[in-house]
Amino acid sequence: MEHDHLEREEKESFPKKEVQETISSLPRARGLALSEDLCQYQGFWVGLNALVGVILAQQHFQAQPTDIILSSIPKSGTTWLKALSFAIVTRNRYDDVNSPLLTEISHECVPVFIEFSFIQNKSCRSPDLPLLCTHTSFSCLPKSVIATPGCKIVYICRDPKDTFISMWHFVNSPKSTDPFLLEEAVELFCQGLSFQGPYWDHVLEYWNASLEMPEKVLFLKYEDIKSNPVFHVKRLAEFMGYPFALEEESKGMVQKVVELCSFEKLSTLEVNKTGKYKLRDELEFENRSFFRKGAVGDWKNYLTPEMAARFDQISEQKWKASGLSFNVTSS
Ligand code: PAP
Repeated sequence: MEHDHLEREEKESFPKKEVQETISSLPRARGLALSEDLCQYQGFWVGLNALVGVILAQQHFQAQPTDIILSSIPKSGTTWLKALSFAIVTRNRYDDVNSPLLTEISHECVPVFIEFSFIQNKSCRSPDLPLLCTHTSFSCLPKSVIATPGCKIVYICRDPKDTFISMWHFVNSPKSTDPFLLEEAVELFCQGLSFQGPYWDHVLEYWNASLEMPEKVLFLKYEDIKSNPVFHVKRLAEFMGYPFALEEESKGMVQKVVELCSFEKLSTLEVNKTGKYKLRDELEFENRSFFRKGAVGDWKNYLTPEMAARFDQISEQKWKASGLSFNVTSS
């Protein structure tokens, strides 16, 4: 399932001059990100590589009633959510022996990344897969996503301390020539200067949207899926419009999806140990960089109590009134 599966009817690219002008007028900073500057756009720090696509999608992306958009802040469980969603919607086509998830990273199985795919393709969709993905904040999504009945959003988030530690490792990948020290990285993340930051605002927007429009936005926590994967896979399937029939449940199909998509299974596949994933021409990743530990609470191995308390204080301050919390506190 390579990118040539995408519909590429209209190959000519969008006019980008005006967009480039908009971008050149935005505040710019070095943040906790790969070797690119971040630009502050409509309240969020977006990587320069993604921003053209974010703006073009706002202007031109037309959501379809069948679209299911998988959204996350990077390092919150994107790879896992893509695997689970793909396994659920394709379960009548593939099983745990012939699934493309066994030979391709889930980013290839769900190839439509709105802000990257959309730069080149006006109609970028996999013909037989309703799944698309994005890291864009809720308020920066194309308006048609909200306005189109039937189009749904699944958002996954993760405890900020674990998201941070995962992001810190990712940006300090072996190729990095200018690695971030932990203290510096904490400072940037807590100031909101990270991929799609402020992290807390990104999460809060989707949380509020899920409360206002529960039929449109499903809000999932990484930790909840870890602790009860069967329950959450059933919930995800039902929300997406692919509920498991009782007969499927009794045949153990939910459990099979859980096992196929587990960290233990995916991280030990050859493709995910040695393969590479090309997001765009100049942007390629080692697949193994998406599978580090897959654990809850790894932050305890890195953050000082003071650092952890700082994260918790921001969570308290930003989220208290909304009722959102993670039960993984520093105390
Ligand atoms: P992305 O947004 O760049 O695609 P994303 O998948 O959200 O990254 O985050 C990677 C994290 O998810 C890694 O966490 P860690 O650094 O704390 O280990 C990775 O290990 C974890 N991960 C990847 N696949 C799975 C999975 N199948 N189950 C649980 N965790 C997973």
